[in-house]
Amino acid sequence: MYLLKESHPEFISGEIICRNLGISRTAVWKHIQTLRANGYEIAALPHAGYQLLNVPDRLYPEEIHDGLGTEFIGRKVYYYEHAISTNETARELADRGCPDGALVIAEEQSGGKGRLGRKWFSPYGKGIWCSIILYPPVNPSDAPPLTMLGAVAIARAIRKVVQVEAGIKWPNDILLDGKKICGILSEMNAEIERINYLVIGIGINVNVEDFPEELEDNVTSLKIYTGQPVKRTVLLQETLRELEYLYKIWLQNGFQPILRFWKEMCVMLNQMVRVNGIKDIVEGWAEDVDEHGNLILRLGDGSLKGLVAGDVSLQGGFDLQANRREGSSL
Ligand code: BT5
Repeated sequence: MYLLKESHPEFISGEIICRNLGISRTAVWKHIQTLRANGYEIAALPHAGYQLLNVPDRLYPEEIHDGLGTEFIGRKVYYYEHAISTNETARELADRGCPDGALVIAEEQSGGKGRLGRKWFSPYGKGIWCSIILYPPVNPSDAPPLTMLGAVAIARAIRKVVQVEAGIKWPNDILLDGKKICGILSEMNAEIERINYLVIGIGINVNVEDFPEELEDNVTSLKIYTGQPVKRTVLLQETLRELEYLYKIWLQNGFQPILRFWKEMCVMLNQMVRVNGIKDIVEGWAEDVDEHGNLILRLGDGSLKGLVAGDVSLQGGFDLQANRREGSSL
């Protein structure tokens, strides 16, 4: 693949491929057939050799690695056409000790999940449905901001690659024009003083065109928003680079620099909000988010209330679900 890409758009002779890879012509031909079966369009001419015509819109590990440039995030990729939930697969792989920064990605999920057992719509080939496994050397109590770090990484990547003003709603939904394009589900396996592993599950609606009726009003995709398809590999690579960049900052300098980025992109501070908590509903002025990631509300009587979790709706209009921590979800 690498040789075909390097010579693109020219032909590369079978002989050069044989020499470079140290394999026979028959082996080259077999390899070309496998690539074709995987969706790569490759022309073959008797005297000219092979020419790459088209790369399929698939999140194959080779495509993710091509030009990725990270040190550890996404270096190991577990690719699936189909998964029940990449978070579940990631947990199984982490239980068996997969490498730090490993990426689990699927073209579709049949049991994609949000928080509290909610369902996440993940149609084939239309989005980025993935999970990243990390082994952060911190106490479990210091891990919750990692979900917010994930939101910052994705929002920055979307802004860079698609050039649209992706915003963040507390704690980690990514919105475009008030509609949800991305959700994050972080799950932790920990002991009292030690994190065994952390899974950051990311769902981005990249080229989704149709949503189930019950979601339609509140969600969108990059393709719907811009009118153009977006290359998933390019957006994924940028997201992985941003994740690694921010993760290193967090490990070295703590959460403050990440929180600054987060606030710059937040679209729900300084306005009236309603937060549906597990037990009650609180309304107030969204004044700030503190260094632990708690939302600070100014209540009607002037007092301040810190919230660790809840479903936020903006009083001005739209109603979307936000984070809630329960069990091992962050
Ligand atoms: C989330 O939960 O937003 C976290 C979603 C994480 C999904 C990723 S995909 C890869 C990885 N593997 C998994 O199994 N999960 C992760 P929450 O805030 O609870 O929002 C869930 C709600 O969002 C649902 O109840 C729906 O209302 C809505 N929803 C479902 N599918 C959606 C979609 N594709 N786009 C936008 N909203 C959606």
